[in-house]
Amino acid sequence: VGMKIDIVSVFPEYFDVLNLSLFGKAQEKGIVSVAAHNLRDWTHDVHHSVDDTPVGGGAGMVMKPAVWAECLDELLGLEPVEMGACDASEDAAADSAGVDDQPTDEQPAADASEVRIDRSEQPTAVDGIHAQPSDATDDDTQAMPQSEADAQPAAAPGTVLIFPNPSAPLFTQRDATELSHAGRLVFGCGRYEGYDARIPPYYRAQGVDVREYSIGDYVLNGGEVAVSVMLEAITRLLPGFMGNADSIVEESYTGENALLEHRQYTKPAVWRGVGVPDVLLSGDHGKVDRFRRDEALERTDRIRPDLIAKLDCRRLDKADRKT
Ligand code: 6GU
Repeated sequence: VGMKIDIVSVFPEYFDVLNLSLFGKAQEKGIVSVAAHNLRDWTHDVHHSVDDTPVGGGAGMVMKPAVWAECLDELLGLEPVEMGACDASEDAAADSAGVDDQPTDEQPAADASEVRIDRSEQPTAVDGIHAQPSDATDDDTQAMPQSEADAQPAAAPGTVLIFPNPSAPLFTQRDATELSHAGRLVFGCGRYEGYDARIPPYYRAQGVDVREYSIGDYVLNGGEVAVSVMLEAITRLLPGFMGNADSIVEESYTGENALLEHRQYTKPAVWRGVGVPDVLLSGDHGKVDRFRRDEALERTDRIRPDLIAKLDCRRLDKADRKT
């Protein structure tokens, strides 16, 4: 079975487009299955209110933790847990994406095998994919939650809970690759000024792999667009999603030494008097590769010097150094 995706939003209709195009086909093929849920379905008041004023004052509204928790408990198959003497400011401080969370005495003894994603294509260490270190396996000797009654099975294996958040670490191709190995993704779209900060650390304490990501340095009104972006970046990497698997390998931002791509041309060789670079017509594959590599290096240096700064110099060849 394919990857299962749940999206929670106050505008679930926004995701109707996922039934179209490549994504619709992937659903038909069983590569992915998506369900968009309305957060207001988990409210009990007549106004179906999901937000409230910020504690400490200030403008805007914050999404209430109780509504999110009823929804997420149901989707993740978790029972509500009363946290003992929990200071939100401490655990919440480490609640960003991919943070290397160490288990604390307060955390339930989640089986390390429960939240594991196969990262065989990711030899480089990436923080945080395993919710628990492997020494947290012996249930009998583990520190228990506040009471026996709090113990509960963690969310299903390979489940990752993702919150778009403009104040979180940037979502990158590396994150997309890593998350493409998850069995299930649950996205929680915040609106207004965001969601109550206790939600991510609470679910992390329940043994769930929780991530928060921003998609760039600009402001959006809510998480829906950000979720669409992340979802597309992740699902296009699933086997069988794209028609042509090699079109993935040569792209920008993939691999250890990410460069912007060289430019592409198709026929005719001269269009409205504008020709393509002669070398591309030469039939000399060595020269074509060299030309494209030089162009990729030159364009990256000019447009994205931050990517050049991250390059591993040992991976450049002599000819590269000239550019
Ligand atoms: Cl993830 N959410 C919102 N609201 N704005 C953003 C963002 C996310 N990433 C960049 N801007």
